[in-house]
Amino acid sequence: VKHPLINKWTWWYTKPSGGKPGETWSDLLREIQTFDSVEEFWAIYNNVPTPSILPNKSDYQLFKFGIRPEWEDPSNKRGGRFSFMFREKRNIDTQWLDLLLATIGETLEPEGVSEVQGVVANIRKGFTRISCWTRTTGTGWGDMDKLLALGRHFKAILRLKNGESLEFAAHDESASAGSMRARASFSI
Ligand code: M7G
Repeated sequence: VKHPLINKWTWWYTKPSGGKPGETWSDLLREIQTFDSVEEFWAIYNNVPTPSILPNKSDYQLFKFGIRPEWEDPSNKRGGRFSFMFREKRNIDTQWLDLLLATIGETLEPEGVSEVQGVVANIRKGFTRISCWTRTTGTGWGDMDKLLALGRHFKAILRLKNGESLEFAAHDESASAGSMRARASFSI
């Protein structure tokens, strides 16, 4: 018996760049698997390394089926992301698993909010960044109250300490700066 999820998800992996000339971001981005049941989720989770043992410059992305974890995807174009940078060698495997379970269990998103595109872990030298990608930036056709409600849920799941704040940045800024290190639009 399989326990179905409300949504179908795809787990992606970005492998570290080998520095080959002409190598592009899309050469590095790989789909691991698409799943729509609790059992399939655990089968994948139990067979891939946890963030703490992934090599630097790799990423995990868990996105709603049909959305590529890229700024260029049509449904990400007018969106952004909440993120938090865990410094040094802080092991965040537990927070990452909690976030995955909240995402597929649909508790990351507050009632009445439909902002979540997916969640990301960036493994880097000196830090790990965890993000939640959103459909809007809370402005224009978005709703800032709903976006902030999602941000507060996300913050609670990551169990951030007092004084640790999430940053929100629109993808259009990230894309033009060539990095998610782009100046945040705001922090909460
Ligand atoms: P990052 O992982 O967002 O931040 O981007 P980092 O600077 O902390 O590592 C690293 C690099 O990956 C960027 O400079 C881009 O070359 C590439 N990259 C990352 N993302 C999420 C995208 C994307 O959505 N589209 C494209 N084209 N490149 C991306």
